[in-house]
This record gives sequence, C-alpha cells and structure tokens, in this order.
Amino acid sequence: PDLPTVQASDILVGMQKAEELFYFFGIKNAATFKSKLASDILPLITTTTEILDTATQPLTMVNLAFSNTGLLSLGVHDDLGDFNFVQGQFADVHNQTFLIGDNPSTWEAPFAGTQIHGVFILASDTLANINTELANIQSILGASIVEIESLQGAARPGDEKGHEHFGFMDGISQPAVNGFTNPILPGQTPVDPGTFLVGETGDPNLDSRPAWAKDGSFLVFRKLQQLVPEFNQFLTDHPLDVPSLTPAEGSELLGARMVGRWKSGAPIFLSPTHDDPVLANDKNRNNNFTYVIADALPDPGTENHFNQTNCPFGAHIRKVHPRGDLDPIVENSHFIIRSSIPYGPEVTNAEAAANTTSVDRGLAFVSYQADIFNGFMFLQNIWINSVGFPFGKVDPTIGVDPIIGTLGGGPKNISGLDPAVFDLDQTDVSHDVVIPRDFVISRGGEYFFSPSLAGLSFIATA
Ligand code: N7H
Repeated sequence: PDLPTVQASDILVGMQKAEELFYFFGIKNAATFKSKLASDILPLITTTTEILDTATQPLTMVNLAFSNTGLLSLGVHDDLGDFNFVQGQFADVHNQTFLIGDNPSTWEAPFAGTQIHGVFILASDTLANINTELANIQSILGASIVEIESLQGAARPGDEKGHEHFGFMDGISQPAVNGFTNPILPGQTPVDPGTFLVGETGDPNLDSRPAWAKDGSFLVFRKLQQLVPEFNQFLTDHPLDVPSLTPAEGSELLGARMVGRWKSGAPIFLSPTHDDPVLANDKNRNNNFTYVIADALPDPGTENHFNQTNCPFGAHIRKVHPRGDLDPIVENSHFIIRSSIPYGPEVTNAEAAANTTSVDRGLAFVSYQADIFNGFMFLQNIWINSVGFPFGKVDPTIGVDPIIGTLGGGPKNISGLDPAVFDLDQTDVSHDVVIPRDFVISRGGEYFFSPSLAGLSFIATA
C-alpha cells in the first residue's frame, strides 16, 4: 500500500486512451530544454495518482522518457545500471550474444542509430486533444528539440476496440505489483515492485542506482509491423483438420493455437475447441489457469512434459509467460508490464482482396521493466526465439514463437499446433505446422528511461 504513486504515468497504470502519440525527438539545445522542462513541461507530466481516478485525469495525459544519448546530451552521466539501455536498441540488433532477432534492413532510418534522445507519449480521447497538446509542447520547447519521428497509435474502431490488428483481444494479462495492485485477480502473479520500478524492493540492481532514478522504469519501444492480410491468408489456407469443425473454424482454431487465446481473449487452455466470449470477459476466470496438467499418469506432473492438447508449448502467451512450465523463481523473474497500442488503419478491401499489405499497420509495442535484460531481452531472445523453449518438454524442437518469433524471416516449424497429431511422436518434425514467413516485422525501436517526477526535476537541473 505504501508504494509511491508519484511516478510518471503509463508505468504501473497504462495511459489507455483511444489515441496515443509517440513523438520521438532530438535535443538541439540542452540548456533551453532543461530550463523549459523545469518551468513548463514538468507541470504537464501526468502521474499515476492522477490517472487512477477518472475525476483527476487530464484531458491529455503526457509522459516523457529519455534514451541514453538523450541523458548524455543533457549532461546526465550517471550509470543507471542497465547495459542494454546504455548501448541503445539498435546495437542489440547486431549483438551476437543476445540477438533480438531483427533484420537490420527492416529498421526504419529514424530508429537505426542512437539519434533519438527522447519520446513524449501523449494519450487522449481525441486526436484533436493530442494535436493541441503537442503544439503546446512544441511551442514551449521551440528549437531546443527537433522531431525525428512520430507514430500515431489508436484503438481499433467499434467492436475491435482493445484488439490488436490480427484481431485478438490484448491487454488481458498483466502481473500484479505487490503493494499497488488491488484487488489481485485470480491467476495474476504478484511480483515485487522492483521488477518494474528502479530502486524499489526486488530491483535486481537496487544498490547501483543513482538516487534520482528511483521509481522510474525502463521503457522498451518497438514498432512492430503486422502483415494482416498475409496472416489471414495463411490461416485460411491451412485450416486445422478437426472432424467437427468447418474449414473456417479450423482456420480460427489455428490462429487461436498460435496465440494461446481466441480472438475474444478466452484462453484456449480453458476452452480448447471453441471460443467462449463469456469466459473472455470474466476477469475472475480469464487468467485463472496454469499449463500444468494434473496427473493422469502414474508419475504426477509428468504429463505436463508432453501434453499440448489444450495449448501448444509454443503458443505466444505460453512462450512469454510459461505459467507452471518453469521453476516459479525463474518464471517470476521475467515479468514485464505491457502498454502497447495498435497503429495504422484498418485493412482496406483492396488489401484483403490481394492478400497483400500495402498500408503500414502494426503494434506500437511498449513494455516497462526495471531491468531490460531480465524483462524484454530475456523474453525476446531466450523464450520467444529459442526453438527449444519451454525447455525440458518431450519435444526439443518446439519452434520459435509462432506470432513474433523469427528465424531470420524464413519458414518456421512449430510443433503442437495441430491437435490431431499432439499425441503422435512429437519429436517428428513432419507433424509440425510450417509458417512460411514472418507476419510481424520489426521496423525499429529504442530503449528509454522513464523517470519519476522527482527524476525529471533532477534532470532539469543536472
Ligand atoms: Fe504479446 N497477439 O495479438 O498475438 N500478446 N504480442 N508480446 N504478449 C499477448 O494476455 C501480440 C509481444 C506478451 O501473461 C496477447 O493480455 C502481437 C512482444 C506477454 O499470459 C496477444 C504482438 C512481447 C503477454 C498478443 C505481440 C510480448 C502477451 C494476449 C506483436 C515481449 C502476456 C492478451 C505485433 C517481448 C502473456 C493478453 C500472459 C500477450 C499478441 C508482441 C509479450 C493477443 C500481435 C514483442 C508477456
């Protein structure tokens, strides 16, 4: 209960609004920027306290975060204790030890390098509000900053609200934060606040953080393009052959088994053969599961090692949160808080007819963590892109994450997607579904530090 809620918003509570702008900038005049930050920008920053209650929410929520080169350009040379942050995200594209799996040629120029110094995140009900606030910020900061890139995110229209562009409900599962989340819902794992907030209990680098960084968080931003017509065509062309299902339902099932949830958000582990919107909307049930299968076998728990009847080992949500598949200490050390939003328009009729993307759309991915390696990097490099993960199952070649995993853009063998063959020899790759190409392509990103209000004040006077 004592966790301070003065950190800038979006970390513990997402700035969830219909419209959200990411405005990436470079700093041209540090002295002017810092003085305007202190006098006019700080009062605009929205706190967690403010967004917890709709009565105190501002018309447009504002948050501000800096890259490593941004902090350096402002004269802040403290070591924040995060080596991924120091190098910036583009370096991790080339880092042979911890590959994030991106092909550098797909990165858009503004992100390819370290020229982005900071990002303003603006969220509101309308685009007009966002544009007004952006104009305000630009007039305050004048020529002390220069725009490098902007990405306008927006909730999808009508019934698709809350769904990402492939059509799946997002934002259902978040970890609970000890001392903050109340109530903790069934199936939500409570973790130490220091998993997300620097300087709090459980921060893996608690002793090495500068005082001003307390209650800030590292923000991983990724522009992830989604090839929606191509994804849909793949599902249409490869319906799972289940006797009771029509081909259209077989295609729906394949998509659900790739993600681990139906489009409504219902977990396939709890509803393996058909979508269940009532389950999807029930907060007390839609996360209340682990992948542990009780013991139909003489040796309790062993069935879990080869049973993917209800949910493939490699389903997206199992890869990134292997509930019960790992030692709890390991499993619970790699939580992130997600605060992503779709960008780009709906698929046009022409794109659907041609099964080809011609307009850019995808996910403006945002995750918060106190340690980029333990959070985003661990998930991306070790869980998502390891063919063998979750390790220790009967099948050593499960495949990469079928939604966001990559083997350099080429075909990906994924086991366990087809329930008709789950109980055959799972190590036989001829039972795998082959996904011919990536349907999610990284267009770039950056690592930022999102300071608390006190942290922003410190930076302003550094
Ligand atoms: Fe994922 N998708 O539509 O398929 N994700 N994700 N993600 N994701 C989740 O449970 C998606 C991405 C996580 O606790 C859902 O809230 C897409 C990255 C985590 O059970 C859906 C993209 C990373 C969870 C999607 C994408 C993650 C999660 C179910 C890219 C980390 C919680 C909704 C375009 C590096 C898992 C929900 C849990 C859930 C999709 C990216 C991680 C539908 C399309 C890059 C931790």
